[in-house]
Amino acid sequence: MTALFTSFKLKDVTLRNRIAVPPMCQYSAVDGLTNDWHLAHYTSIARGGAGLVIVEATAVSADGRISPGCAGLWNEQQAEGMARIAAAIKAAGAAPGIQIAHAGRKASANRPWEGDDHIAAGDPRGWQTIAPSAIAYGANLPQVPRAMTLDDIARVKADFVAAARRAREAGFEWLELHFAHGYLAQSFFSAHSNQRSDQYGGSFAGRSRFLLETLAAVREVWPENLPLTARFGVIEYDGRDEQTLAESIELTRAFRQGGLDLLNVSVGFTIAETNIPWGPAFLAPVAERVRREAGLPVASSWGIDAPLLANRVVADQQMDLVMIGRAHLANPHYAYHAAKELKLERPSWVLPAPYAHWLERYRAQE
Ligand code: FNR
Ligand code: 531
Repeated sequence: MTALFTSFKLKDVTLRNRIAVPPMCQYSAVDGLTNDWHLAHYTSIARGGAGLVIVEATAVSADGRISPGCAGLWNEQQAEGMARIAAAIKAAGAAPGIQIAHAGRKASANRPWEGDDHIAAGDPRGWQTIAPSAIAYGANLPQVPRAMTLDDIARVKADFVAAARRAREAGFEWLELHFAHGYLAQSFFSAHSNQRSDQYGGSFAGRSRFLLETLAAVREVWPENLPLTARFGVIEYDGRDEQTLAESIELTRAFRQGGLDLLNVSVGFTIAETNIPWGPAFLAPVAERVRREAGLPVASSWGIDAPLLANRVVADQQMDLVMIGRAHLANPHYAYHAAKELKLERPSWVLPAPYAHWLERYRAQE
């Protein structure tokens, strides 16, 4: 049996295989509104055969976007555009997921291919960023954020709840909270970026509070029978990995008690000065440890492109789902090619019938 092509049931959602397309910003929205680019992008990727397609980091408020080109779910018009995308993903046979996010001190940035840096002060396209403390990320993102007041914190949590409600109404069946990659939630957990002296900072409990309260608030509005997940940076590669991992596993246990159904294990990216051991599936051993010690299903990613490697990390129970990102940008039909390489019986039927019939039948005669 090919582990990568076994189904996976989480709450009332059953994925046709273990291949997931992780959220990948398209930086192509205007005022948070998606358009034909997004519809074509997500439809083509979903038709490629993956079990789950998660729509890119979608901002819970305008100031929560990374760039002016990011998608949003802070109003009903944006929700209408997202409903078309959710329906198209589902029609292609994949489960429709969406990630909701607030970029925190990494917000107000140019698109990667236009600099990937903070929008210059005074440029009308930009805005004042907010964060747990008035500490800039540095490097290409030097803007000093405004330290959030308790009212700011309450507003952002409410924005996550409103976005989650809109996501459900738009037809999404899998929700991922963006608690990773140095954005707002991750920056509350890390002492590098959170130096608050109130109940949202200091101790492990203080630095965990925003994440746990946001999870609890979203759990109340997200249907109990649908997967509620989070992407979380469990390690920073900043020289303090053992301590960070121990705290991250403790917080992941608290996430499980708070009703989280699966953790998408990633890197913190809280600070620029790190030593990340890039390479195929470099994070898989960390994902396995979190899965085992926190007792929660996990997904993970980072360079798990080769089908044999993707199959191996699932077969070895290092993770339950493999998030395969850039390889899907190179080839939306990644799952079909993986099925062929792994010698699945009738690999063409990973694709929709209009494609599969002609690939299976006439190819076989050649
Ligand atoms: C990403 N990534 C990402 N991650 C996330 O949690 N939310 C997001 O919106 C995005 N956006 C995004 C855009 C682009 C263009 C890239 C390349 C990546 C990270 C992505 O989901 C994935 O985890 C990484 O790319 C690592 O996996 P691969 O690409 O090595 O399979
Ligand atoms: C992080 C990344 C770093 C290096 C290679 C690929 C991806 N992502 C994080 C994304 C934005 C784009 C960069 C988000 O989480 C929104």
